[in-house]
Amino acid sequence: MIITFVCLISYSCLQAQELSPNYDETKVPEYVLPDVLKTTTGKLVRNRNDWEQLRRGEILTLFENNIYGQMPKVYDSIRYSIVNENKKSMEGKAHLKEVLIEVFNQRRSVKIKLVLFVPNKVAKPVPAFVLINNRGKDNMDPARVTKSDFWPAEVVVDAGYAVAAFHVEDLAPDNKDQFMDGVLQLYPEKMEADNGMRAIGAWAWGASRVMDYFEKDQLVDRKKVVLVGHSRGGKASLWAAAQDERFAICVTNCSGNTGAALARRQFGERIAVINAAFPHWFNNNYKSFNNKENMLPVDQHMLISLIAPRPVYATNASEDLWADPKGTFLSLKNAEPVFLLYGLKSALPKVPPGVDNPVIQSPIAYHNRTGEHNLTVYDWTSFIKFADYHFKIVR
Ligand code: GTR
Repeated sequence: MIITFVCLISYSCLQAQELSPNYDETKVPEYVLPDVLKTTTGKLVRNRNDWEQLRRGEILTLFENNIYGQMPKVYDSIRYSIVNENKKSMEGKAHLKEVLIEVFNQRRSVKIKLVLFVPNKVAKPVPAFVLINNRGKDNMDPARVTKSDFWPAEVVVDAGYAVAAFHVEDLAPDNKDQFMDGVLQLYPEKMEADNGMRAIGAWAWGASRVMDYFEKDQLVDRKKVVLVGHSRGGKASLWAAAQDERFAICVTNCSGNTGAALARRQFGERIAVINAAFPHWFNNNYKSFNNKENMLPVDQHMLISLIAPRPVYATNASEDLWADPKGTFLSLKNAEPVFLLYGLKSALPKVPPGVDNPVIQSPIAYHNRTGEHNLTVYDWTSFIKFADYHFKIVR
């Protein structure tokens, strides 16, 4: 009895020790990142052609198999209906469309409810921002009774952009017991596979269906769509943009572990911890990297690289050490060689810029905002500047 008790205590101590996050830079282990420009068979990638022909697909498959799971690319059919429309919403300045996107496969369907505001006094088609909403649905209130800084639609519309949002729950409820009650019903074989997609993959899949819709909406410039995600939604925005080259720009805010931050630093949230707390986010194979970050054939700088040459903006908050702001910056830095293959020189400094010092005029951009884990108007205003710069919008 006593022995069992002692064992229990020491076991939980051990577990707690393993799980307690490191926030001390001096305790970050030495690590070597996988070389983004060397193929698994050891060939060096020297130019854009090598990258596209030899390396990019290989990295995509490594992420699919080991982390996010394979994302299905085909479905039987898709249907778009405007369920509510108001050409004079936001006191006349925007055209509201509530779009129901229904996707059918294997006699099952999912319904994605898209809220879209298009500014009225702007030449069409307009560039657009779309948010993967992982917080409350009230953050994307089409009636604008509730206005939230998490999705400050008026700010984006005032800047001349369309702004859209959809909720992750439409694709995969964010819960280990119910996440399969969505897209995965359309692709049941994915649930059987150790490398099949799970919740984050389903959310990213949803972003691509929204893109399918934008290709049909004459008001939206489908060549200028900026995908935005916060935290778990930011993990999904990166994965969606890596997969789907129709997204012109990717923004990932406070996405941390298995988002924009390097895993090998083991700073803040770790793979074992994320897999224990959210077993439904990533595929089964990912669990074998619990406490074995160095065994991963990829690290997150390679996810950023997959988005090149399209611009990527990763952002953090100073108090959100759990999401490793420095590890995010280093991930961007280590993606630079791939952007350089396209002649795109990043403007990021050698070391992380100070807090509230955004580096925006760059194909790979970064900021660390004062404050806590959140998505705020400060962040959105910076995303708008980033899009303005890349879309060459002069104000
Ligand atoms: C945390 C999780 C993070 C991040 C965050 C969020 O609990 O550990 O990886 O995704 O949730 O989505 O706000």
